[in-house]
Amino acid sequence: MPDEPVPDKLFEPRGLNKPRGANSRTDGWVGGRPNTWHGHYRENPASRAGADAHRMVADKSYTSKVAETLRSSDAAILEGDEALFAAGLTIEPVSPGIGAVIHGVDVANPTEAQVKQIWRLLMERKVVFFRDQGHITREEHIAFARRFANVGLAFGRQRALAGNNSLPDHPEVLRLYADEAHPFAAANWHSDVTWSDRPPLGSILLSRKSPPVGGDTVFADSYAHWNCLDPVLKNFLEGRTAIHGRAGNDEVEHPICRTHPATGRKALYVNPTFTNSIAGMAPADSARLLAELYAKMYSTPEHTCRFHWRDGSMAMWDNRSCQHYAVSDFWPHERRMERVTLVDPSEEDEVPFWADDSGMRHYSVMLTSREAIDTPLGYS
Ligand SMILES: O=C(O)CCC(=O)C(=O)O
Ligand SMILES: [Fe+2]
Repeated sequence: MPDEPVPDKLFEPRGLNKPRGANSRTDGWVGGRPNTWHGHYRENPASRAGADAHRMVADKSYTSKVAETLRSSDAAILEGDEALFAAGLTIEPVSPGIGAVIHGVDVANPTEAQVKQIWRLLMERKVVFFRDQGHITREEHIAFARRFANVGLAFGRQRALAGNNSLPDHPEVLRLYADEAHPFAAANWHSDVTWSDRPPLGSILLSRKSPPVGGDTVFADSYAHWNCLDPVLKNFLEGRTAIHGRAGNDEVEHPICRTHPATGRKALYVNPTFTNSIAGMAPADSARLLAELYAKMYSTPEHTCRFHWRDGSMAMWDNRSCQHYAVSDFWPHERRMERVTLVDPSEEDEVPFWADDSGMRHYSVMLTSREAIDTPLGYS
């Protein structure tokens, strides 16, 4: 079908939230006054059909291009590609934007090609999952993690800290056990250990025992969180920092817009568990802005995936590109998880940073710390 001639104005750059009259917007904006950061900017692709409504209606060739792009990215996550097949892997997406179950690997004995493809999928999908790995020993769990990165203790590089629930004979394995007598779930949005200036790169969590119902883990896409902010707000936040802390003991200043060291993509790096304030703002303004960010971040199910655990299921996540929340709806059932923590082997990439337009990195700064965090890996 030949393309219809399209009036020039449809090719104006979109996305700057230009008002088209006081209350009418057609660019994906939901709520709020124009040219402020109040409201919710629904950038593609998460909102898909809702995105760019004006052009969707007015420009059929644009619509078919959007549809084609989305279909081809769906096909890639629904069907995989040659490199995955060659490694003997297939994938099962969990949602269009984030997460994928990887089939065809025994994590006790993965091939080099599989390790390479798993890492590639982790970078693309932010979190990946495996089923039926309950046969692995703790040594094999640790060895699998070592194929990708250094292995830390529960909090990454630090030595075992108070409250660290590692196994006595395997300090690298963090126990997250809950049952009727010991209710527990990390039921709050976070990425791990952001009270440190060396937050761990990611984790590999194995279910040794899952509840018959409940106890899912939800993951949210931090790139999408950043991308969906209003450009006015992005402009305000980029280059700014937030103070994260833990029980008054450790305080660190992290970029709010964090650049991923491997993908170069920008992620929104604040969370309601460890972020205390935005640097340089009056406390009330900082609290209001953080509340607004959290409202935007956690009110968009399109940016999440939800994983239902079975015995032997495994999740591997990237703390630089997603957050997680363990749903605490399974008590009094037993849920027994074991986690091995990944630490970036590159000291340069380990500390979070924001890269400005010239590529210069602006790193996080530790303000106060109770513990020595330069503990070398390879402790006894
Ligand atoms: O129990 C879970 O599903 C996740 C727990 C958690 O937050 C973690 O292991 O970092
Ligand atoms: Fe966590």
